[in-house]
Amino acid sequence: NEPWRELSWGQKQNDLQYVQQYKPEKDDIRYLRILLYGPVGAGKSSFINTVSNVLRGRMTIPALASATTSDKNRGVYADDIKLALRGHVKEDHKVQQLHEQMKSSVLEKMKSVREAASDLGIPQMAMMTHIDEACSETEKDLRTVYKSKYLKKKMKDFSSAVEIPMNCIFPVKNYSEEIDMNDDIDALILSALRNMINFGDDFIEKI
Ligand SMILES: Nc1nc2c(ncn2[C@@H]2O[C@H](COP(=O)(O)OP(=O)(O)O)[C@@H](O)[C@H]2O)c(=O)[nH]1
Ligand SMILES: [Mg+2]
Repeated sequence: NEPWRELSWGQKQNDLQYVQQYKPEKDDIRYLRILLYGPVGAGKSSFINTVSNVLRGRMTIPALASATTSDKNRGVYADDIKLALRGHVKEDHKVQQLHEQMKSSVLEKMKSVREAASDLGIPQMAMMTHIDEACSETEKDLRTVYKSKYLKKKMKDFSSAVEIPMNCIFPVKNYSEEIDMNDDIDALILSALRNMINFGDDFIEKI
């Protein structure tokens, strides 16, 4: 019955302020860059839209998310992602699409990208989306997220497959069907964002 990770539900104001007001201390660095990486349909575009909603405190135009996952997107080369990690990709660059036979498993690819990031000293986090669809208790009440044995198992499995520690994995629910803002959705997103900022800030302190 006790949650295995603490989260102060219903008190998002602190985190919201922290995330909204964050500015890198170093004068020559204006912002943190975040590379969002994952398979088609995972919820990357929705996550970006969700973050935008949370920061503005209202629903914003869902310009990026696609309602279908049936576009025959084959994914991209892990090597292109690694170039992006080094900053070697121009604005608007169109990445090369994978040849069909080059497909490796999603988890293998994520692991290899994660290792490349580690070699560069770049911190990594995982956003675990679609938690509402994965667990019916959590769908009814998001506050049960850290009580769900199933979600914890999913996180553990992912943690060992990609070799990313549990405390770098954040379950989130993206805005998808909702037309109104929801404090519990916001609380989970803000908890992830707060850590994302801290990890990123630690990184720029080192460079
Ligand atoms: N129920 C639910 N649906 C989600 C969640 N995140 C994304 N979706 C839906 O999943 C589909 C694919 O999401 P999208 O953001 O386009 O994935 P992308 O390909 O990674 O950019 C869309 O229909 C979203 O509305 C989530 O956390 N919960
Ligand atoms: Mg997308």
